[in-house]
Amino acid sequence: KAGSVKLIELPVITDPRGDLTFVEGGRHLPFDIRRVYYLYNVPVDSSRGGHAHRNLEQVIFALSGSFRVIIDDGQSRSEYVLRNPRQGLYVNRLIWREMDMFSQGAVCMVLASQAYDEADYYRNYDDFLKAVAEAS
Ligand code: T46
Repeated sequence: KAGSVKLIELPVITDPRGDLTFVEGGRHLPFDIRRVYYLYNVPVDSSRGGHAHRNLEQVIFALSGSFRVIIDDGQSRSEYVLRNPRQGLYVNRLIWREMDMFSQGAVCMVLASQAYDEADYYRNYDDFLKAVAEAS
């Protein structure tokens, strides 16, 4: 439902050559993947996010290194430290998110349900809170 998050665990195939993890939209994720983007070369003191989405659903992974994701559903805040490349944080619509505490060399990959659309963003926190109140 809108305003919810959950951790999603992907399969891993381990053999002496290393680990292989895979993801199929619609099977491992609750949506079909329409876009993939990734954050890298992130300064360790950087803070990203600071917005919510009207309709977009995403799953956030730390492919390498670690970072913190602060989740705010308009009523309460929670924190996740992502560091396992098998484990993604599913973030539904109407969630304010901030990301910080990036480790040196961290790589964040995001699987998204829609193409990029600036009109889908709430970049103003009060607008986000109004949307949460209207949705409930
Ligand atoms: C989110 C976190 C985890 C594009 O042109 N295409 C894209 O697919 C994306 C994601 C961004 N952009 C442009 C829009 C801005 O001019 O790249 C610039 C930086 O985007 P933004 O400030 O939104 O980046 P983050 O890291 O704060 O947020 C992004 C996603 O926008 C957001 O949905 O959840 O990563």
